[in-house]
Amino acid sequence: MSEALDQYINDLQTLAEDAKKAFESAKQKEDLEAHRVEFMGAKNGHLKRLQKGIGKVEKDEKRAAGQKFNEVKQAVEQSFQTAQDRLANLSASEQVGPRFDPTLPGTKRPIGRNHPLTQTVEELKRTMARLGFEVAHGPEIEDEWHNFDALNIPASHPARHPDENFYLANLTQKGHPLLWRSQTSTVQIRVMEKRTPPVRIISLGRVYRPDKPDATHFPMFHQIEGLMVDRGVTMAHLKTTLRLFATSLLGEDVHIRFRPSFFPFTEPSVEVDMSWQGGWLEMGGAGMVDPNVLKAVGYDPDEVSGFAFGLGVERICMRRHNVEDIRSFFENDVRFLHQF
Ligand code: FA5
Repeated sequence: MSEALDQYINDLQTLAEDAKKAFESAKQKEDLEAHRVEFMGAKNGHLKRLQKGIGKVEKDEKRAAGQKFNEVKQAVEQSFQTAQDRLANLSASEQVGPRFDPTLPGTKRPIGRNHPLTQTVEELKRTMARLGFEVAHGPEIEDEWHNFDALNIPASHPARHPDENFYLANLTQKGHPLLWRSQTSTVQIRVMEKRTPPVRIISLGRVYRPDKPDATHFPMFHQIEGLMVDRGVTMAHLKTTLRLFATSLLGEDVHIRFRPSFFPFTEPSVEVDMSWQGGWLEMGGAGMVDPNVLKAVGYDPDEVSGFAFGLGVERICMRRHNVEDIRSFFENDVRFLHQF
């Protein structure tokens, strides 16, 4: 026997013993798997390395070397199998591995939270629920009847111009154009069409206008609409409701002020400003529901009256959290969102 073959057989025997020891020492499946890769791995395992070693043995001794290699390979596989059976038969209490230790501190997982606007919307709903206003919903894609006509906005009104709205180019309903609603006042109409007075609702949702984005404007924003219709509703009810709304949201040191204004669907109409810890900010519009609107939904303006308001949710949220730029809400920068 040549020296090369002698050496080769020695190496094979050492490998078989090392593998057996390693497999026997494995206390859990993960250890055994690591040893399997070390010894039997198809690419870089020790067996593979020695198999390539046959090439170095003299030609007439290759057969003997191959035979020995196969014996050792089988032995290694056998000791692996034995170890695997041993681990599979261990009872749960004998298994070694990560166990539950109730004395260790738990793994902290970061908890997500609602977007600041969603938080504000939820709070607005709670606040108005305390005043007896129920939440109503309306679609974001609207027809011109609900977005304009029923709200006393005539066809010639500049607010209906295509440049002021997102009309849907290829979508119509029974031949009539559709658009992304430009205000939540649409929901006033949808609710009054279905119900008889008394009505006391709020509606919150997205509205769309082709406004150029700046610190206080965005082409998509949220409004909260309020509507109350009953016998004998007056401006005093409107002002009291908005005052209660503002103070329960921002605290007792908030002030509201009405400025005369015009909306086709309210008469008289006002702009609502709120002041809190400093200057005034325009929050939205309000007023007494115009008799023409009451007639459009089949109510009798001699019998009932009502007030309505529509406020920008982003503006309220900005005021509360001292956010200076409305665009921060929509950039989805987690460094900003984490603060709420
Ligand atoms: C209206 O939309 C009326 N529908 C409000 C109303 C309802 C009046 C009921 C009377 C009765 P106005 O266009 O002013 O009104 O919008 C209301 C508020 O939405 C604004 O005061 C402002 O807070 C907010 N707003 C308007 N445009 C934007 C914009 N591009 N980005 C963010 N907020 C806006």
